[in-house]
Amino acid sequence: MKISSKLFTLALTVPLLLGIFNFKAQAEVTRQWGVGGDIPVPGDYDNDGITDYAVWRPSNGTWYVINSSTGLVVTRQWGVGGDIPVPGDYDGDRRTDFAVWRPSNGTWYIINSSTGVAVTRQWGIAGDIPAPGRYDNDGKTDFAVWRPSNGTWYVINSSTGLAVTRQWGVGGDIPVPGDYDNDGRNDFAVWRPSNGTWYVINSSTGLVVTRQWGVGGDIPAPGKYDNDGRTDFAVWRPSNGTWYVINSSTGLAITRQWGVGGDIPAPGNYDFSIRNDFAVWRPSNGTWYISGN
Ligand SMILES: [Ca+2]
Ligand SMILES: [Ca+2]
Ligand SMILES: [Ca+2]
Ligand SMILES: [Ca+2]
Repeated sequence: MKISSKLFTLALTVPLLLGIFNFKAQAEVTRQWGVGGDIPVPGDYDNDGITDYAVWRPSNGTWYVINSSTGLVVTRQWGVGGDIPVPGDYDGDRRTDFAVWRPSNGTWYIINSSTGVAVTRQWGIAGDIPAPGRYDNDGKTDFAVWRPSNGTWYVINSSTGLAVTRQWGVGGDIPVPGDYDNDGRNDFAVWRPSNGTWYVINSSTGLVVTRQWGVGGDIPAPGKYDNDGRTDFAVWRPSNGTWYVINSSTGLAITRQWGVGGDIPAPGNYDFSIRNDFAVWRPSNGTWYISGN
């Protein structure tokens, strides 16, 4: 009786383990979408909570999106070569809007997904780095730039239309806005390649948080890799294709090898979990590589 019981357990366990391995294998997805020279612009263009594969092509100013809810392709000409794509939800309908920022005239060009109407707004000057996000928690993306020459953030709060400026960071820094304290508002944040340090002003308290994480040459890839709603410090290292993340819920470091030098990190929620997946887009073959998290 004892032996047959063990065999029975084994008979159950083996398929279960195989099932788990199979599930893990399925959690890694590749998809060819885009060509060399494209810029990856992942977002939720159809509001199903899942990130869509999307690229913007500078040579013809066209957006190419696969809606995750239907699998259907959407293309839209919007923008010209030299523009910087700045996808976001500027009208608050939870769908990502086609949007570009033009350095030559510092102007934002947006198609509101709710109405199809184009909106233009001058904000910023050549040399600025666009840093759109939700700085005032009304569900709409705000126009925002960070100016390397004086380390200053310039934001228009969508709820009031008022401009907010804040000096934070120095030339050479990379802006990494995110919601590091989970109050629904973007925090002013920069990552400094020279010392691998994150400098964040928590919007809920106004307090400064600094954290050394990453080294020069890394590409910052902040995101929500665990379930606590707070943006995590994260970098992707081109030299070894490895992700280094500090989960904000535990303070523990997570590393995951995923991607190769030359890839562009494109974290997002490509499956049904609410955690960011590890994802890169490879210019050499126009392929997305997703590792579920
Ligand atoms: Ca989607
Ligand atoms: Ca929208
Ligand atoms: Ca915040
Ligand atoms: Ca987190």
